[in-house]
Amino acid sequence: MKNVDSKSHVRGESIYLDDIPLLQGTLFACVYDSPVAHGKLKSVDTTEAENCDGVVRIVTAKDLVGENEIGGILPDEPLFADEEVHFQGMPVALVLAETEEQARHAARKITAEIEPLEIVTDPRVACLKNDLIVPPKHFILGDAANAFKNCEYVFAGRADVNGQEHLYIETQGAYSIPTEQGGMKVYSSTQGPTAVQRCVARVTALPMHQIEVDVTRLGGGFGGKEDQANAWAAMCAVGTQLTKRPVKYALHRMEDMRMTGKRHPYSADYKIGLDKDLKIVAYEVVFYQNAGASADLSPPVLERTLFHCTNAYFIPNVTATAYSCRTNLPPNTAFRGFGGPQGMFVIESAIAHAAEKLNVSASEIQRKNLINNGDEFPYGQKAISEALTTWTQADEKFDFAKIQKVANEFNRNNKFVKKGVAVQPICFGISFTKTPMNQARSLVHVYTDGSVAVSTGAVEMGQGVNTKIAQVASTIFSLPIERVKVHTTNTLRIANTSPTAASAAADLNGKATQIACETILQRLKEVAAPLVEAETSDDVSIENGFVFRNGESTNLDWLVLVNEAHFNRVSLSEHAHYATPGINFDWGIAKGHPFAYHVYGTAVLGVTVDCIRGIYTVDFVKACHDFGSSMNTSVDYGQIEGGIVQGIGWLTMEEVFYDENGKLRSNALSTYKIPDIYSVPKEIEILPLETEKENPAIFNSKAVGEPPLMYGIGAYFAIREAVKAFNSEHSPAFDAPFTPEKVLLNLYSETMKQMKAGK
Ligand code: MTE
Ligand code: LUZ
Ligand code: MOS
Repeated sequence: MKNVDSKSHVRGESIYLDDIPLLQGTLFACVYDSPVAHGKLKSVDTTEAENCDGVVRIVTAKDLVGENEIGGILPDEPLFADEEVHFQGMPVALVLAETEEQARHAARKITAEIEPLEIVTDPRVACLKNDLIVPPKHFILGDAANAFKNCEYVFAGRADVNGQEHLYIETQGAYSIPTEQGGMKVYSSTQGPTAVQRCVARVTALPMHQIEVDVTRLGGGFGGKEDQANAWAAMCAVGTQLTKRPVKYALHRMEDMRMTGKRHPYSADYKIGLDKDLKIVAYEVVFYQNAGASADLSPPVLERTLFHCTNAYFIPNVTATAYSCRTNLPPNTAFRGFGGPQGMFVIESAIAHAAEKLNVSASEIQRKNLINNGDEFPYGQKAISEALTTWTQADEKFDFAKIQKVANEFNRNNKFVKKGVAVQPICFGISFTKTPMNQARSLVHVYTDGSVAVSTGAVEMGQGVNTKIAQVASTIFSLPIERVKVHTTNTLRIANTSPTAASAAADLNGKATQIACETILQRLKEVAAPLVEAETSDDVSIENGFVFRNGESTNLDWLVLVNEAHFNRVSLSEHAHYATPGINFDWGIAKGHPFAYHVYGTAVLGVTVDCIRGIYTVDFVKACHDFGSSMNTSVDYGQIEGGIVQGIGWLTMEEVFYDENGKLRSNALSTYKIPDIYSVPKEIEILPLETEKENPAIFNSKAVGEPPLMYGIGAYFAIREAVKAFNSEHSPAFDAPFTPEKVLLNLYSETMKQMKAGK
């Protein structure tokens, strides 16, 4: 089944924010943002800008009718800087002008007097100053401190993993239009229409029912628009409120890169203890999360780092601590995996460290410690595990030993080109870790021509959720998918939505759609029963547009039945609600059952490093992946391929770089390298895990959005193996991404030392 959007995407007919036809009188906005990372805002001079051609109004903090606050979790984030600036790129003022060029031109004429304050960019420094976003969080299982005493081997070290720019193809943006009685309609490129609605209500002091938010689709979000779409929508709305005119703002790429937060960088200290059979007995880890200047989503991201700090392994004694550290950088935010991948990178580093010291392969330690059914995660949930199954099936199909042997042979025969191999198991919990967020609604209408319209809280951002929701309705009604249309995500049709995030959109909104369709279907069966002389509605079914009685076809078709129902005043609409059953979490004891289920998988990755130039290729990624039972293999394979490439990009080439003044140096695509067609793996092979087990996912089709990104972690460790094959005495630091520059420095670490020593 093709993605329902594929034709309009290919023809360029799909509608994104920037494709919405403009209303006459539309103003264009542009932000003046802080040129320094930390300081007291003494004054803002807008005089010259006000006199520029086409400028209608300049908005600063003092003009807001409502609150100057957009923090969703903690109230620590002003929309416009008021007394202080906390990061370079922090919005200070907003220009509204007749054209986009005029707005941008005028914004450059604004100046601000800022008295500099100390700039902190390192989370460890922030932690020492006790500048934390929230108090530290802990997960404790067993008694790690004691368990270390009985370990045969104990290794401790440090791991650092950098951030990642979302680089959605469509930049952030919004378009607000005044409606009657002081209300407004806001189009937003957001994963969270309700979050936008709430934020707009707050800054305009309007009730939420006066604000309609509408989202057709996004040109990518990847978490970057879970929370950080709010500010631009709020600015447009404020502009509309003050001028009574439509206001549009679609960010320039460099504005977007400079002003928005990214994946959280982490620094971590780990200690790992093993017994003589290489069983991991104890693990202690401290995470320093670089949160940026305000909370944004950092607290739940920090929590998910803890949730995934043991990845797919069972470790009986774990003490994990996490600090969310405030720095003078743009507030970091959700990014595919939501802190989980960072936690997983650290345990993989600890395992690689142990393997290196014990002179065994990391895969031997990984394999021996995979989590089994009934084993407890550090947060109390018991695993229903596919870790070993995916490992075994991947190994049987791809033959890890043979892959390693081929690489070893190659390395013996080649001096300046080396191969590296890594195995990468993953385990990712599906559900928002905040239990109340795991709910969704769906509104289904059957029209009298037999066609079906569905609205849910899910936002289409390229991941194919609309296709899956259309499939749900088409399956339940047994209609061709063309008879179903999934409409825009709109806060008037669907209220109080959770963002499309946590990979759970198809599960939550799909299940709500299932319930709505089943309810309508049952009504239709009741209408049909007497018409086809069936005793009860249980004897009736609808298949391929016809009514069946006890499995035998009748002459009654879908169209006639629908009209018959309407004629008899039976409702053809339903608004259904779904809440994931059986989940809970108590931070009081840091235990519970937060996830509906876990997604597992095992990948084997191979790389080739050019040891003269430090560049590398990822030769293959072969994975056995736990789909449950996929409801759309082409969409799901697309998610896996995209996720793997995005994960490899994060750990190998994408380098978010702020200088000591908190200035983003990697502020454009010329200085920030993302994977292109030449850097994707030469081969990606997916082996679906064969299981028939029931699971709580929609149609047993497990969530697929985020987990595959984490296969990419293996690319880091495969490159590390190749580097060690060349420079065998050297132990590269665990410091991702492994950019070609860093690879080169590690290949020639001895030469570098000698050069530094002046030899
Ligand atoms: N795929 C595409 N093409 N574009 C995106 O922005 N976001 C990812 C993932 N896959 C994304 C994507 C992220 S971060 C999440 S949480 C999920 O999609 C969200 O969608 P789902 O819940 O429908 O899987
Ligand atoms: N967003 C969120 C998420 O608010 N809570 C989560 O648990 C989560 N997990 C993954 C991605 N986004
Ligand atoms: Mo995805 S990080 O949950 O938007």
